[in-house]
Amino acid sequence: MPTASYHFPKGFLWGTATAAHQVEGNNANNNWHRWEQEGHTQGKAGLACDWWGGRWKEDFDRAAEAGQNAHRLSVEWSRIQPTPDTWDEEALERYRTMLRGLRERGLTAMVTLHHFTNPLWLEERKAWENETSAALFEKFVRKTVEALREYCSLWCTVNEPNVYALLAYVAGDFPPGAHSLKRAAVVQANLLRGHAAAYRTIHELQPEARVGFAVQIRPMVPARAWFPLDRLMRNIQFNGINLAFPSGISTGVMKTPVGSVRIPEAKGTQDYFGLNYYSMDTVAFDLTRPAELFGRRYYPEGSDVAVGGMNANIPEGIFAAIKWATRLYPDVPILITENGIEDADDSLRPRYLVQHLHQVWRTVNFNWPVKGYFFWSLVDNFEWERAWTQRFGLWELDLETQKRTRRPSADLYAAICRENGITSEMVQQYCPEVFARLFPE
Ligand code: IFM
Repeated sequence: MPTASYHFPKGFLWGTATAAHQVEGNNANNNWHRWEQEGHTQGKAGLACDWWGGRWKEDFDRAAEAGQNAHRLSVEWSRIQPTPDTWDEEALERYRTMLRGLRERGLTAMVTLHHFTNPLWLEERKAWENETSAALFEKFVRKTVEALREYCSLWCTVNEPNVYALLAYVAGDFPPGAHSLKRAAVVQANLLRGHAAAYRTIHELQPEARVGFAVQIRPMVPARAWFPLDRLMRNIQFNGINLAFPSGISTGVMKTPVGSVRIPEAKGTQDYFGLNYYSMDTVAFDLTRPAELFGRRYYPEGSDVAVGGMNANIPEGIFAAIKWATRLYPDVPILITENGIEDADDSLRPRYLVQHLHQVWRTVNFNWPVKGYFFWSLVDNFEWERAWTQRFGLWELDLETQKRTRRPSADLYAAICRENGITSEMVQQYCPEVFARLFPE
């Protein structure tokens, strides 16, 4: 018997999340492959985790053996529809085999239909800047869902449309490397049109399906709560980064930094809210930052920041993000579709995991409808423009040999999944430095 514990409700989904281009390898017909060959990234995806070569089997074995009961993966549009007029039935068959593999191991499948990559032929047509992409996406979704519905009923149409639009069309780190708030807004609007069309099509094909999308929510606090300009900057940045999809879904009017777009068909098109959370920011008014609309976002001094500097361990942010979602959508179930941290030596990850799950547990205890949690990620994978420099896996990947090595966090997460909760013994063993915070006397 554990001395003290935080338990989750029966039936809670415990999984990890991955995405096609980041794990499959030899994925050469999309915009990311071209972006990598053009030298915009710190390395290339290459063979990645070799899932397309069959190594998904051993990774699914690991997930199952580690007590997980679900897995979120994505399918690669450019494999399934290599040209506008052709379908690759063999690729669809391979995805069917993978999903069957999840089922055989007792893992519920969640499939994402768009996770950052576009087929080259779509990119040639200006991808999501072109309104016709929504209908093309719907066609792809129809074909894919028809093929895979036997093994999946939990669908995520689009992953992090806000991150995609921001990094591809404002920061310029993702293809096509643009810098335009206006183009980013057009892209999110067309993604939302695509999502709404996909939502209806999936329900037509599979009435019992649960369909949603995943947004990365970035909570923010003003640096000085008493200072109106910090509060104003916080609101501008928070709304600009987080609000487009969620506002479009709740009202049919998408709010973007450059104006509102009416997309009435999007209203209410979600069966769950997919929430990705990594970190939160402090925001200060700063006259020297015109490019960031005079709002400087940072981690306060003394924050528990990962060595790579991308993310910090700020667990109260996941609580804030879930609370925000429940206020916006009082009756919609929530899935934490991603949460994790880059940490090659696994010195921070155990406390990040436990502290975030403790916050999730708190939300469940307010009876907020959080139904599952997918840790990012199962195994180290290709981290976009940062390539292999950032390691998010429970298992470490040696790219040269394809050898996987368990990090302590893999054992910790396995213990949590099996227990359906966090115990004081786990915290004592894996991250004693936060014991007193989690189990105060
Ligand atoms: O690796 C990414 C993923 O593709 C989308 N969400 C954030 C992850 C970590 O940066």
